[in-house]
Amino acid sequence: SLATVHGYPRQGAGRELKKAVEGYWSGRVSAGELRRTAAGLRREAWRALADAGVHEVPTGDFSLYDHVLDTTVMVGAIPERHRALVAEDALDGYFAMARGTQQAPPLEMTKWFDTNYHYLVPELGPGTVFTADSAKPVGELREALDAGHAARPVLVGPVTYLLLAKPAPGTAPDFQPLTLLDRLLPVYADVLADLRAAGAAWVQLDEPALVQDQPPAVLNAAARAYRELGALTDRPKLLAAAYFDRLGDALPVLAKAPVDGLALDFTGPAAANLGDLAAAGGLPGKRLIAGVVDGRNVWINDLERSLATLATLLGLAGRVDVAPSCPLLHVPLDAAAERDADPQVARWLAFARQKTDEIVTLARGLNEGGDTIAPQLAANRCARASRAASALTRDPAVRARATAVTPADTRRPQPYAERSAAQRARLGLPLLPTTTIGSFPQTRELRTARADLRAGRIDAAAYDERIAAEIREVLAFQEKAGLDVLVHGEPERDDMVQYFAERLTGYLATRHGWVQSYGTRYVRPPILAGDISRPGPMTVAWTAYAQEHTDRPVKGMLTGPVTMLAWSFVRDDQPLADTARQVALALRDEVADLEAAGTAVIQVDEPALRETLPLRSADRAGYLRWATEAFRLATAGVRADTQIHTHMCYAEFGDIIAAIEDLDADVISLEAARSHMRVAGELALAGYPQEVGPGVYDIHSPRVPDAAEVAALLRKGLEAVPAERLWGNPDCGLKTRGWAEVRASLTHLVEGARQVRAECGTAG
Ligand code: THG
Ligand code: ZN
Repeated sequence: SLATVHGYPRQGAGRELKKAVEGYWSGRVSAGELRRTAAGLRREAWRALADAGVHEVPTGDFSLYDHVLDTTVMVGAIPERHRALVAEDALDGYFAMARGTQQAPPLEMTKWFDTNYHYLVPELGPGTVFTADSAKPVGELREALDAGHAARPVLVGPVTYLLLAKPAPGTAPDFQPLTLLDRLLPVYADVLADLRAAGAAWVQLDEPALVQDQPPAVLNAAARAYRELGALTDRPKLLAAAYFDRLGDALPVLAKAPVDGLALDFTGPAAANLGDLAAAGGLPGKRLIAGVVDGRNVWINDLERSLATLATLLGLAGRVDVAPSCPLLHVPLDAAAERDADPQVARWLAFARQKTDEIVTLARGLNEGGDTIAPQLAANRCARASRAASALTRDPAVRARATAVTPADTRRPQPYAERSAAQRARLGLPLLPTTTIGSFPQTRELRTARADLRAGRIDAAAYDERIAAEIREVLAFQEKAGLDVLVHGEPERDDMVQYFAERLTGYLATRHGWVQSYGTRYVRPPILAGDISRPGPMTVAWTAYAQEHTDRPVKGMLTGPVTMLAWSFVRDDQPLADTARQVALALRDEVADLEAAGTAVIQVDEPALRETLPLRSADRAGYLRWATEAFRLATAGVRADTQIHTHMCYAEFGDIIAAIEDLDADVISLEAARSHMRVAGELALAGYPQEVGPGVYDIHSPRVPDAAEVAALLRKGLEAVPAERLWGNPDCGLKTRGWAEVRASLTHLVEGARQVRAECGTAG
């Protein structure tokens, strides 16, 4: 058995890749320097893997921006609007597709399955002509071979590539990119031949799209694709890979395909692959790369259990190699870098480096017998036992409270009509009230103040005064602009999830745990390590401070339980629903404290509610049940006259409208400016009975809307939602925008709302 991985973090220990790419964009770094930095990072990653004992390293998993965009380049599917730029300069053309130019907008970006990585969506049409460009996969393979590594190129597979694509602009919206399969396969054949000529013994084609429920037409297409690729004579050995969930009906398709091996996920729900593989007759004479180490979470493996799985698999395939479940792109690089972490907790963590050690240990145990890894097994058993028995993971008070939750705790006692009347009386808002989503621009000065505090250059009192001054400024602007429900602007928070993680017991923030979100942007997801409790109020002081400085209502701002889970690493030792309930109870206490401090409007954001929807439809109803229940548990404890808001980003709400209604928030704000209020219509059609604020200012663009444009969007909203239930607000938070745009846009937003208010017969 060999130890191998499907992919490794790209950024380098100090996020050198981000610095080099952003440096290139700003002209500080030359193309040559960027290429040298990138090559150095690849070399370092392979060396780290080889030094740890990995026998076969992946190539082609590296990317300057995104591996799906790299695949678009490999198959020559450059959109018309970027073609001249790509022809002129391949590197600048590549970044133009990723980021857009003044003339040509970028490719759309969307989530990579249910991870927090975002890829650039290929645009394909009936006229798309594919041509092979194997420069990147061949070049990176040569680098690894020259450095003396046994290497396996990894490519996005043709079926997944087509399934990830959308119809190109100007093509019929129902065009199905999968119909291009016959044109795409010869291009893959060319690339495979080039890789073989360059010395590849094996090539891996990743087909994670096959773990989603796929109709027979897609399964047939996959069978055909691998029959044709398998029948090629001038090719390396082929390995088809699928991860993130069980394969289900697609498993027999891949198992019977004339390829030389499969890489499968055997972690979490994908453990069902084990029985399914046996039922499909196994992979006699073929290679199986067994993903037994969770590649998307940060916990140490159960080595004994993995050895048992591997032993079973040995009877099902010609040869069994050991790997993480998926590319290690979705975990941080090195848990050892977290020097400040509680040493007890640090023993429970495995980032990419530690996972590499785990698979090497497992391969050795398989090859040389369990005795040879006895010390590692003992240490692993001991660390897992300490996790299971720790007071951090088992807080009896938290558990007792979670168990005692009753359905009544998750329902507001009064019907919406009664709450609405009480809130109207208390808040006295005009028709079409205006508000913002919560954050105001995060200025360089704020970031500097935070860095100064961390480095000890200023003390806490000086930092607090800086924040207080910012809050006063944000309030003064909002009053001047004429907004109705104000916010404090969140200057004290950088990443919202991280901010709450730092203030909750059982939640761990990392210092260096960066994971790529998209392009050069990274997040440090905190770790839900133990039972969650709230030692004290988290947001009350700044919210109350803001309320003291204005007569208008100041909205309290919290992140909802589902989003806290979605943007963190979650526990793997209890159901997500249990973790969500603990977070919800901590938030419920925060909501109660905000209310007691006089906060009349409290917003609990759930931007991740839609994006966390499970890949397989059979799992969706269960998810929506606990997700909506957690939100209601967090918010249902308030009085009738306290107004609960929620906010969600992104436009595709169609399939969760019932769940949105089930949140029972008094007001919901949504993205709508870019979809011209389509969501307002959708909500109205679905009979949504509460108040809605479909965004009338697109914050994803630096463009400043004028008052007439805002008014037009509000009038459009009024076609679907009565004036008594319509709000005027931006699409999303303003933290990534500049003050100049924000000042102008919000002023126009209020003007637009006043115009339409006047038309409704009520002066504002
Ligand atoms: N927080 C967390 N996870 C998230 C988001 C978040 N996942 C989904 C979505 N939002 C991802 N969007 C972004 C947007 C901006 C950045 C990262 C992800 C970003 N990152 C800075 C960078 O890489 O330069 C670093 C930010 C920091 O210093 O913390 O700009 O909001 N948890
Ligand atoms: Zn948003």
